[in-house]
Amino acid sequence: MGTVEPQVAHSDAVQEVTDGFHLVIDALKLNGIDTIFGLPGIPITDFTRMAQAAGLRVISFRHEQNAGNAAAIAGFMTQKPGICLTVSELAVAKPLAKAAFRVLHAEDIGVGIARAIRAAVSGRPGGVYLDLPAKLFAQTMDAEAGKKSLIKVVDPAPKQIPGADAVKRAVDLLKGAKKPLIVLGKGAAYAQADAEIHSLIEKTGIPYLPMSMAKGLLPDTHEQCASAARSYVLPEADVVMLIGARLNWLLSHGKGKTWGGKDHKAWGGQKFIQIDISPQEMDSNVRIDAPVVGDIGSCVSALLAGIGSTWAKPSTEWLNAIAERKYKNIAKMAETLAKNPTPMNFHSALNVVRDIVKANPDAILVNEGANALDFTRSIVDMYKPRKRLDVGTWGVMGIGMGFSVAAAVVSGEPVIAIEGDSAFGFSGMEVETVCRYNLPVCVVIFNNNGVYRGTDVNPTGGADVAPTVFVKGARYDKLMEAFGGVGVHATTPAELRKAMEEAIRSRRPTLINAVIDETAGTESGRITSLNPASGKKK
Ligand code: TZD
Repeated sequence: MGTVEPQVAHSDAVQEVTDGFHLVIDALKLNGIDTIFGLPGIPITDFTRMAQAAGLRVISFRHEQNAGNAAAIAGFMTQKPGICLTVSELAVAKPLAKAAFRVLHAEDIGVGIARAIRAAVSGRPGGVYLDLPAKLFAQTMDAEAGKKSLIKVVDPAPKQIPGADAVKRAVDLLKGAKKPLIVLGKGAAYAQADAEIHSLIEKTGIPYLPMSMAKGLLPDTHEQCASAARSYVLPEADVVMLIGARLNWLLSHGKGKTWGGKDHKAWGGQKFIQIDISPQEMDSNVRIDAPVVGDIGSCVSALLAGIGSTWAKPSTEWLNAIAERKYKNIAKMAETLAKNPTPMNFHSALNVVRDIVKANPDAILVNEGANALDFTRSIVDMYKPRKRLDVGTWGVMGIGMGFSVAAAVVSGEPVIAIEGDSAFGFSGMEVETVCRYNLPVCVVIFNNNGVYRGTDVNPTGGADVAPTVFVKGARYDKLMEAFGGVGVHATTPAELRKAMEEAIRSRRPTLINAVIDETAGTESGRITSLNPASGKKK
């Protein structure tokens, strides 16, 4: 328990006092929190000093946004709240956060932090804002009373057991399926119910598709993985079981041509089973025939019990049809990956990344960009759960360095960050943070001279370059060298491979400027079709 200077009270008894600073630190420690991501500044500078002195790891960033991303992904990786310390404003945070509280009195710090922790990790996890006004830190109170006011949260994320009827409904629907499919989402990865999910997939024999951050829950090379036949299985499946995956835009809202619908809004005819911790997720875009509401671990365990030991695997006709497409596509991709064009393109560079990740399955892969994101997701296989961390549902650029720092700090494993050159720019200054903490982070920038590509031309012929174009031939590797890290300029797959192998081996902060053909890729990556076309006639 941290205390401030002992003060002499009545007679010879020494009354110890504590204050707001120490109560916050003690409350966090009491709840098993060992790391704070933040950015010092008034009025929290002293807090960061005291937290470090009290044994908390304080990782300070160059911009709060990156500390926030770091805290978010630490939460995803550990199921504990990631703490982001920042100076901000309750009114701004309130509409964006899952919950927001203000603590006014030192004696309420314990309850405030307990409430924030519980709100963050129970049910669907989410960001919670705790407002601690500057004057709270200096408030003092009796140390013993302060200690008693702290709460160690018991069972912060209680299990939510699904109803037996809901489970039976799901099992019955699955039993009647001729062409079943399972979709694994980020929620399934978060849940850390890896063994149960593995068992459900293998016992049922149902082909599955992992969403981006669910890759590696089972190895992407698993026989039942249908990623390479995605465009076949989505419209063909008759019963689809979503596990911690939402029918949002990434899954075309469960309807339209992707799902075999006649037009972009038409239902494809599938029946859906949806396992999710949030009841509101059901029927959010299409009808959910069998909603199973509860935490993923409990739901999957209940389903496993429900399917019993006499489950009939899907027909060989369905499995063979998928396998045929899958292996054809994999062979086609292998041909593309084996090419060695000059300059390098996304494929020849990612062929290297794919090998490096295969050889280092414990390394964490952070990924953002447009083409750099889409190609990496489809080309680089993942082998273990929660090893792929990317822009998630909203495709927000700027997660790269915050995620990388947190991933390295939380796991101690090497981190490989595959970054579009535009995407990297959003958090690039944090390479100093990577160097300062000497983290085993290898940043690979796919440098194609601009946002998406570097080929646009200013149609007026004026001096300004086109809006999507950056400085040509930029040397991002020099940025890393400025802070004592290793910078490498790689123009061939061989150079890239050598640099990545060395980075993983040495665990030194490394940035590889991988020069990619500026004409490679497409505008917006795989979502080019969402670009509105001008209706104006010339
Ligand atoms: N701002 C934010 C915060 N998020 C965004 N997603 C965008 C802007 C728009 N945007 C994308 O959707 S991808 C992207 C931007 C700016 C960068 C694409 O360029 P890149 O990737 O160099 O990172 P590729 O691999 O060259 O396509």
